[in-house]
Amino acid sequence: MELSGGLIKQFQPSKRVVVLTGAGISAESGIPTFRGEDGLWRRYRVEELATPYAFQTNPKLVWEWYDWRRGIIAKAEPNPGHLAIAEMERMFPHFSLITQNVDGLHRRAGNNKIIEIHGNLWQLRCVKEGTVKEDYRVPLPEIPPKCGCGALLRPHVVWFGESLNKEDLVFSYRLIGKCDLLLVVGTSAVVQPVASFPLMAKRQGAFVVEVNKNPTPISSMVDTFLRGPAGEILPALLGQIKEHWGK
Ligand code: BV8
Repeated sequence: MELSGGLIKQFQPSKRVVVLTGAGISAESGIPTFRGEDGLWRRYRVEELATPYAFQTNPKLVWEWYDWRRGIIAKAEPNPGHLAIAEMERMFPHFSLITQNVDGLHRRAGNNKIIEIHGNLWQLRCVKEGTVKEDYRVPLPEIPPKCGCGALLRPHVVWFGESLNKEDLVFSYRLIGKCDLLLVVGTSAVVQPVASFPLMAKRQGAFVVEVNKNPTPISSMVDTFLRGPAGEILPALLGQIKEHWGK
């Protein structure tokens, strides 16, 4: 896949690069996305399960969903798209990754400068004490899992109707506000407040590139829309950047 020279030239080593990912980056690892054809679980939509109300009224159902996802993710491997983003972190001195994904695959791929802005489903939080611990057991021995204090444990993720972690949000706004280049990968760009990040970056003068299999609500406003699977496009992009640097 030959990308335009103009695009490749945007990726200079000195640029402050931010990558923003959604479920599409993990699709080629075999992890279902939320709003695509594979988006439903037992006919429920993510908006019906990923809420405090759903957890309060039926913690068992919500945990069955998370336990099912944890089982799939545990068997999944980072794909070439994840690996390309991990290599970008090593190449660009000013690099940050903001992910909406809770699967932990970017860290497994080798990224460290990550903001998991919707949390991480391998972390469990006591609803009473607020303590957070990592638990990688699949399947979980008890559904819903309980804390030693007897209270329920919940996934340490941000549900609909819940505010995002303040530090993560402030840090993300700062990165978006001063980046030169924003690469948006595999998100339907509908979930707020993250869905507004690309427009915010564009407004302050960043060059915005979107990688997605399909057009999204932001595709018409980005500088370059690369249509196709992230697992193919990102390695091609990275290869041509490295070639350009080598010249
Ligand atoms: C909040 C939980 C303050 C963890 C998730 C303003 C306007 C309108 C609504 C709101 C607003 N402000 C707040 C809201 C409400 C709500 C919201 O945005 N609702 C939406 C549905 C309209 N937002 C919130 O509640 C947020 N909180 O703002 O706090 C507040 C508080 C109270 C009241 C008001 C405000 C919290 C949002 C976080 C919700 N939690 N997940 C979990 O279990 O996962 S969101 C969930 O959606 C996931 O985190 C996911 O990451 C995220 C976004 O989805 P995507 O990642 O984009 O995935 P999707 O399937 O949609 O798309 C995949 C894309 O990949 C597609 O485009 C597809 O084409 C592409 N693709 C597929 N394969 C590939 C590919 N691309 C490339 N290659 C491939 N191979």
